[in-house]
Amino acid sequence: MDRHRNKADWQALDAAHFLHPFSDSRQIADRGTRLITRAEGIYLYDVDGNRILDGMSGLWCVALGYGRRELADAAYRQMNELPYYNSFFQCTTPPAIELAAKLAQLTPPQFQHVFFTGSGSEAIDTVIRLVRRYWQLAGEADRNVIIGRWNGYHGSTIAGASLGGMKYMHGQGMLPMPGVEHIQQPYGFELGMGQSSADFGVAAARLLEEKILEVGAHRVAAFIGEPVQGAGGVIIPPQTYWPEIQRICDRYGILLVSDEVICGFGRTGQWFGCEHFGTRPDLMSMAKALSSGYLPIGGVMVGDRVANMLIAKGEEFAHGFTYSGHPVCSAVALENLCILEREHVVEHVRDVAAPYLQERWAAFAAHPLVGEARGVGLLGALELVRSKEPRQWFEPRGKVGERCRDNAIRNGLVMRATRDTMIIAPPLVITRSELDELVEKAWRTLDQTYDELKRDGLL
Ligand code: PXG
Repeated sequence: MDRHRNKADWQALDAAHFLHPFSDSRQIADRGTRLITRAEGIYLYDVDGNRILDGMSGLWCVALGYGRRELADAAYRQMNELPYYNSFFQCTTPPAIELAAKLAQLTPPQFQHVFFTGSGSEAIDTVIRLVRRYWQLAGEADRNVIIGRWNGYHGSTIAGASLGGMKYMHGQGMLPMPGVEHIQQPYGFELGMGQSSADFGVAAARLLEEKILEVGAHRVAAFIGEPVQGAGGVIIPPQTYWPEIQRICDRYGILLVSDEVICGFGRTGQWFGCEHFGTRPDLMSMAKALSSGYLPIGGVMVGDRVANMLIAKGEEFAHGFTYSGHPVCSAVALENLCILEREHVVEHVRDVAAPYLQERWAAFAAHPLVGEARGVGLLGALELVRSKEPRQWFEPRGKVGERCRDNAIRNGLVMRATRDTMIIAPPLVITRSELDELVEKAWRTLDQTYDELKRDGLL
């Protein structure tokens, strides 16, 4: 790498050659990209030397924060020992085995097996392959429909984008693929007006039963959902939602898939989101915090119901990736999980960081721009509205969120905007005083945004 280049050189090369994910390339070429050059703890540093509190853990993944030497050392040791070998054709490597065993220990008891992938999207593709193979082996090959939710996010491959319910993604590529259905999301702030949270949760879950009956129960293979929808806007279902979903899945015998790519490994204050909400999934997709994002790795925990069927048949499951069980990624993920355990990070979230954040976060409801302040674990969302009573959103949706996000960055805080919902998901190791800093920067950002909107006649 040419370290003698300066910011302008890099921005020019970036605009000339790098197509960015989920970005308007013309816009970023005009504005110039933000260049992050290093990071330590929960702080990022940009090319100008600005210190920015990373309220999004990278992209929901850097659970342990930046600069953990142990993870770098684990990668270095494994790279020297064995940088790559595959897990096809009856081969295996020690780090992948050790990681599989560690995951079996940390996940709920129905999970004794894992299938490794390189990312969350590949984990979702793997879920679809496993679900369909399961029902084929069970002698019910017509059970091939998978039900997801509108505004759910399950990645960006053809399969992941199909199971997800992002309509603008569907619109860009002949999606969703056949065999996928969606039901409405449990988004109380937008859809639950006039109902108690408990009633709305049950009603939202019953949409699954309606859809099963519409499709035909003999055709439905599985239901998939994120315990808390992340990319969709930190949408936290009422406590009544998931138990009712579980009851419906049990009643019709369909497989329940918990997409734990964001909620897994402590985000909610439990190891897995399904434990927070009390479900017993058959399959669990994971990625991100599995390695704290230091190297790409994902996987699917395969519950006994599915694993036993696959194993009992004694036939090849024709699926896998070059990097399934990559030894270096596995070594880093294993070290990451050991640190989470050794340093009681999930307990820190449950007992210290989450209660403190949620107490301080709830106070944002009093801000004149905030229609709802919600959160769970180390997740928080603020719904920005033009008026609280009667409720009015900003038109067009999303512009105020973008403005608020830009103000946050100027104030040294990464907050994400999903339309006009401001989101945080800081590293799990964040301390109380760092949470104070996050909350103070968020207040300052909201105040500034409010003043600007007043000034510009938008309020
Ligand atoms: N499932 C869930 C629940 C996710 O959040 C994926 C699957 C796909 O993972 P990969 O590793 O293939 O990206 C994700 C990813 C955002 C954002 O803007 C969220 C994700 C990825 C990129 C951006 O919030 N989640």
